[in-house]
Amino acid sequence: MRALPFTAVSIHDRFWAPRQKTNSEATIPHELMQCRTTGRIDNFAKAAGLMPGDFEGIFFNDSDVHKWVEAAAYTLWTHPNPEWEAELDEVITKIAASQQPDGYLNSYFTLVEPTKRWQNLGMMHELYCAGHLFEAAVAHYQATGKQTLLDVACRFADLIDNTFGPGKRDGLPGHEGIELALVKLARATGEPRYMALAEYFVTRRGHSPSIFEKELENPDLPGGLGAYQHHFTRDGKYEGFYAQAHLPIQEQTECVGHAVRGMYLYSGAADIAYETDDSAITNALEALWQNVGKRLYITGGVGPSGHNEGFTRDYELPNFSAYAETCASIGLIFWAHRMFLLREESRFVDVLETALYNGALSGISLDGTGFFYQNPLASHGDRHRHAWFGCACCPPNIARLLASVGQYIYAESDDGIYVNLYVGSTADALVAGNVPIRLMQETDYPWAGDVTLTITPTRPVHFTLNFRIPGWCDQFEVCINGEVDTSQPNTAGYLAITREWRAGDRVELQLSMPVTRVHAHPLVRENLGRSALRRGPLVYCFEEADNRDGAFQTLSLADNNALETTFNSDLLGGVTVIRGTGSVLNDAEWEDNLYLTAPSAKQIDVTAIPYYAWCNRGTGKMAVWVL
Ligand code: FUB
Ligand code: ZN
Repeated sequence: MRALPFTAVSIHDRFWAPRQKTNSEATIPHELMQCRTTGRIDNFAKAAGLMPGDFEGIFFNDSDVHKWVEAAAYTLWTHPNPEWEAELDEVITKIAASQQPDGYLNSYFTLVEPTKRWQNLGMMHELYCAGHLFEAAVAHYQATGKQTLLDVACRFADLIDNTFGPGKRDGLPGHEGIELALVKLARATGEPRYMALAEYFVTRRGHSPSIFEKELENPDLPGGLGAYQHHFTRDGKYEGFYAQAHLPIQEQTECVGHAVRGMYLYSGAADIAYETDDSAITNALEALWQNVGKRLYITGGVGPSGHNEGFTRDYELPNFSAYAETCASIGLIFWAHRMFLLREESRFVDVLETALYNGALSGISLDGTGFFYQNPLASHGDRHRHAWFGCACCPPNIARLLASVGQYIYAESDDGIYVNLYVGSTADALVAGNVPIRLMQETDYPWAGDVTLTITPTRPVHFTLNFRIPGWCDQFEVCINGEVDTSQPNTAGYLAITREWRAGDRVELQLSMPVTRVHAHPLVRENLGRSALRRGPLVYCFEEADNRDGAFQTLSLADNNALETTFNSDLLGGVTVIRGTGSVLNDAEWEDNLYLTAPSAKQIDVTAIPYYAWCNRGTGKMAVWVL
């Protein structure tokens, strides 16, 4: 199973295409400006000796620029623009100039602690930044055909490969990410050493004695010991949970520690399982997947706690304080995608889709220049979107996700094509070995569940078209060239239609998309007695802006409520809203009272909007789960 790459897919719907346009016209320029004004680009120029000055910002700020380069590269493919190509080339020139003669590239260490490379792998992110550089380089090469950054990446990867591994130095990234990046680099270059190094980083983790434990003994650690001890010790003793280094990957069954780290590790591990057929890793990933199912917000957010930016325990999913970092949902998308490629089952894409349309997409404002780092599921009205952050991992992460979203829509295997996401798009693939085929998907998803796929092979060809029947969908109908087809989904969750396909064949799929009320597991304490609204892939929320009449947090929907949906093209860039009646307690009655024996409620009209669109009309209260 292979994903159809972003270069094979072009999106032309009214949901993602406008977002990709905003990404190219607003987000990418905005983020470059932020990288410039915060000294992130200058850090490379300084490390290259092109300008004087000290390093500015946080030690892993290089990674923000690398992620921006990756996003800009995808965007050059979807929205070619010579001016932007020149801007991108200029940034790449500075990154490349900062590379040291031996291949090393990290502006913080080059400028601040040049004699202390690789000494604080646990906390100082050298390998993490390298990973983001590799991902950027591969994207740039694929989008433009230019090798400028790829050559830089390979020189650095060679240095890392010569430094770490069996018979060399013991080493691991404290923040994972380089594993999946090395896999991309290996596939792009055909260099098996990079794949072997990725496998080493995945499989060396969690073995004792730990490199992290040894590093903690260094009194002269670059970056200092404080944060390291905070995250890697308990009661003065080393423990590896924070960075998923507590057990070898094959023995891990529980999602622990820092959520983004976890998501990136599991993604890299899934890549390695795919490449090596290692069933022990695959089984562990299945166990971890089962476990994340108990630690997953309805929005596809993961990592409820700000304390470790990560996981706590099963069913602990607070709403107001949900951390649910944008990067963690993006990481979950990466992991889910790789699990699908490994297992060929739609249940992984269900989670991918949920995270994409909800927990990740909420991370960016509709105008493309305001960001959430945390994605709570309820708000007292004290949340704001930010133009940027000191620790700015999320903004360029969402930019690269949006720019490359085409890669999640289709996949191909030896016997056919998989349609995983319903997105108006055109895709080119080869089937049955070498027959070129064009797929044209038309749909108004996620607002409607009608999908038409027109298939145009260059000659009649026998293969299977697999349509994902989403987990949220209880009823569907399918017609092939106007004739009803009664096929049912297979155990992998796909409607598999095998036949000789001819140019102009059309499959019409109607996924019924009613509003449903979802209840949480009773052990999710905060949601007891509450429900959330979902329609298709979208989770809905109630915002104060639409529901002002009463004590907002007491909003309730009657069970037998008839909920109506209307598409409002003037609201929030065009959204389907859900309207119904409900009730709230009277605000006025509570003003001077802490307790009342018979509070009165009043009937009100209630309106819900898609969760991703919240906090685009100023600040206000918000709730996903209501009574
Ligand atoms: O440490 C690098 C990134 O910054 C992490 O992935 C985020 O959680 C934030 O801490
Ligand atoms: Zn982030």
